[in-house]
Amino acid sequence: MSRDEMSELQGRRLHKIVTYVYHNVPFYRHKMQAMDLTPDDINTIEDITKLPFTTKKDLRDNYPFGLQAAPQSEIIRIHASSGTTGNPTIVGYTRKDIGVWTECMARCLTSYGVTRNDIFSVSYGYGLFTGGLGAHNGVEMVGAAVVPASTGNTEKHAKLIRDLGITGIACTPSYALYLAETMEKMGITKDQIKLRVGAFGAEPWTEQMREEIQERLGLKAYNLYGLSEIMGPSVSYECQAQHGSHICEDHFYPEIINPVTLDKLPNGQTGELVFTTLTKEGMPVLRYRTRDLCSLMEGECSCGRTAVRMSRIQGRSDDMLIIRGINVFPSQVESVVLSMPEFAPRYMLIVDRINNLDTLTVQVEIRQEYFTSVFDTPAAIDQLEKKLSAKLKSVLSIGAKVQLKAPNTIERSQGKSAHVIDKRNI
Ligand code: DLL
Repeated sequence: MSRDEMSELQGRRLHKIVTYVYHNVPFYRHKMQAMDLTPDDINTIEDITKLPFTTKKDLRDNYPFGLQAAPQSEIIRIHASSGTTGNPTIVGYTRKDIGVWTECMARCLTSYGVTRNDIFSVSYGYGLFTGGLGAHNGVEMVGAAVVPASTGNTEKHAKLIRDLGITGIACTPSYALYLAETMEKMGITKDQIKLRVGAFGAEPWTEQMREEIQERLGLKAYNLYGLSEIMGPSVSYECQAQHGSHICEDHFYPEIINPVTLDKLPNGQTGELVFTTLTKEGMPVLRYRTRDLCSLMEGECSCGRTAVRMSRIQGRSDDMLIIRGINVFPSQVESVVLSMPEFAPRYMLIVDRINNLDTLTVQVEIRQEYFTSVFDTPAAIDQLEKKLSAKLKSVLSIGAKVQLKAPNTIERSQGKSAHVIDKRNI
């Protein structure tokens, strides 16, 4: 599609979606009324800047179904995002939404060169996380044979990759490296396997990681980006040129804004990525602030696709960490620490990557009064560590190693990154 045709399509779809949410989601209607806006003010895609932003807090404040636009009887799937304190973000999909998602995912896979002749392992987690089922539907649509391996059980998975002649895999880039390492340990060599294409995402990764994965697994590694609030995996994808990821912009309209002034930035400049869903029925969102920092690239790609490209994610405008593919906010750790009277509100998250697997260590100070009277034996300390560890696991959905510290031993400093030491090189 030419740029003019795409803009015209986006403008038409924007007017339609704004009309739809105005009539079906009181949250948006009230916001627009407060800004003296009606759907008739939104006619071209340029009019989008008149619309209000949506944040993760808005989704949480309207938990669980407050932003849902379709009646419950039309919803056929519900996912929930990881990684917020308290309520997760609930996303409901209609049958049409699942169809659009599946088609976008099939676009990604086709762009990577996946065909019906492939045997494709989906090793994102199946469940509330959108990675597993999202990728799965796309593989089926392309017509390749899907192996729903999910995560875990890596040795069995490695054996299946060899024995079934699996040719494609979708997983987090760090899991790909862990898999490579497991295979090496099991004595499975590159010439015994047929992997040729990988769809990697759900966490930030670098060109160096790409080279390492390609070298160790003998495949071509492509970027896959997405987020549950917008759809799941398939919001954007790399092509054979591997120079930026094409956005499915007929469904997800991207903008880059300055996260402080909220002004729209011109293409090429790095800022916060914002998406508006142009066709979604279940839970459409207007100008959703992803907090992901990147830039947009204009111009035709050597692959021939005209869809706008986004750069790799260069960071976040909030303090969210992605550990083993799970979104983790330091505030979640804080809420657990503060819920236990034994601890002072002094904690530190230490994130590392050991043998290609992310690790999280949580250091926390015991309060003086407990330290001297109650937890003064190794057995008592051990028990308290276990208690905190179990609570953290239930809130974060990932295991964390706990290290209890004596009062006043964790360094104090100002600023939000003071709670995190990220030793991973990503
Ligand atoms: O991670 C959806 C997904 C699944 C994408 C499988 C790709 C593959 P959430 O759990 O909602 O959804 O997390 C979304 O993860 O805002 C980014 O910060 C980060 N992220 C996702 N893909 C990439 C990527 C899924 N390719 C959040 N590169 C997003 C860098 C990524 N960060």
